[in-house]
Amino acid sequence: MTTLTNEEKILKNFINGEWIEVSNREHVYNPANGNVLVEVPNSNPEAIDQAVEAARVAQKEWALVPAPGRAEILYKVGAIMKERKERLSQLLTLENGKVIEEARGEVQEGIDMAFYMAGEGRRLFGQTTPTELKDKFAMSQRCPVGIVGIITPWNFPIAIATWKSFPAIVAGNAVIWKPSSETPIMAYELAKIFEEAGLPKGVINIVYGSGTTIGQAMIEHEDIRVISFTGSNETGRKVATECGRQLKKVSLEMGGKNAVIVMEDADIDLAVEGILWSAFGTSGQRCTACSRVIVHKDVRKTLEERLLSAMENLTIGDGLDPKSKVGPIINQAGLDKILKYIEIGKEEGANLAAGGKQLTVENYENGFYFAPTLFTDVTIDMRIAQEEIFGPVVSLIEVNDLEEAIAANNKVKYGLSSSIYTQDVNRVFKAQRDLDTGIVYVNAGTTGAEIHLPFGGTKGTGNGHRDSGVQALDVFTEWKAVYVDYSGKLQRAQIDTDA
Ligand code: UN1
Repeated sequence: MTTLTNEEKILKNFINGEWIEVSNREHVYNPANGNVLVEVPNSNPEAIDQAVEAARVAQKEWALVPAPGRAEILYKVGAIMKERKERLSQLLTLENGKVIEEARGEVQEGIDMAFYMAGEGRRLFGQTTPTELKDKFAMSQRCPVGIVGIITPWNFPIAIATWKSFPAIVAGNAVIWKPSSETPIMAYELAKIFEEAGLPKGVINIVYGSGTTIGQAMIEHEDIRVISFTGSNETGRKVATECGRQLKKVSLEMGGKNAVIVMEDADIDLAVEGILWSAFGTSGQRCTACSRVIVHKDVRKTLEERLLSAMENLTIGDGLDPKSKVGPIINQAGLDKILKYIEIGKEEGANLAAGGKQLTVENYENGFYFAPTLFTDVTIDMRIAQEEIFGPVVSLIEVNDLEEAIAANNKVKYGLSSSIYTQDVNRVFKAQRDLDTGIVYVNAGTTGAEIHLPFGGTKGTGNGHRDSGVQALDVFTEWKAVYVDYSGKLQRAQIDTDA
């Protein structure tokens, strides 16, 4: 079992390669049992000024390191993460609550991202193109933006951090990172790994603190030229507003209201497994969690019965216990929000078919547990079918045909992930065309994104950018078009084309 030394229990900011102790700190709790895990800095905004100063100096040098050389550091980061996978996974479960198997999966996602982005150090492709004129050469190339700010959430504290920081670093930027103060240990561990891998000081800087102080200082700082944010829709809008005022580039990922569609020809048992995994994995606290099941009327009853019986077999408990299939909710505020939606659902006339209550787990009385919950008789306009609950709560909506199912899927303000279970290839292609989400799954649940594909969504989920995949490089680079005229005379584009 991984434990933390006393020194590791007092987390510090990481600025210019130095570990800086901050006297104003807050407790971080293990959601499984309510025990204090570590203390995290509640930094002042001046820490951002210091981090920007360090980043400014570091970035100039870092950008001059050839990209394959920058990538070498990421290969080392990936190798150390791999070596330390079990420690990282256990610490992740301790601070976030997710069950250990899922924690290992998340750490693996980070390792994969390291090797994938390290590979980009030998690509970072631009284009070479013909030009209109003789004896002239044209190309486009990616350039670092400079200093970038990343703001990461508690639900995937290591994977999402790697989706953002690794492409930023391989592209030659310096990073200022504000991790969630609910899950600060993963950032600490990753900073130590960067240090060991030999990343020059100041290329990554971690400042812990609240969104209102540190997040705000980051978005207001005019030398931070990009903000990449994952979090709530409400906060994301504020971030975008301030960044828009400054013409600062901003990439947002702000959640979903993801649906699994089950058609009458589907393999129902497979669909039940997919729903369980994507609705109750990470206790439903995923941006990609399935929170709606849209089911054809002919199989509604069968699906409902099988889902309810499968839900009974989910063991809820401490994520470090291998028997647990569902871990705790992140904190009391998370629980309160879920409970509020249970009341809203009942008032709206939905039928609470299972769960709907907080649970007490023996020997873990101070943990934040919630029963996997199913609402049936839900209509698409109900708030429980429209708003992100971020907990293990699913709404079952009955429809008459595929068109109605797709329309129901699309009738929410979010557009992250969707899924369809059917055996009919015609329906598959129609659905993948018409489902208005950034990610579509066929005969799989709404979770399971892989790091080499773009992650993000349409409508209220984002603002057109993507995390991970090669597309993440678009967030952290500027395009430069370069024209080289080797004719030795003045050639005017758009005019001397006949010469
Ligand atoms: C998130 O939901 O915030 O596809 C990230 C998945 C994971 C990542 C989820 N690979 O569910």
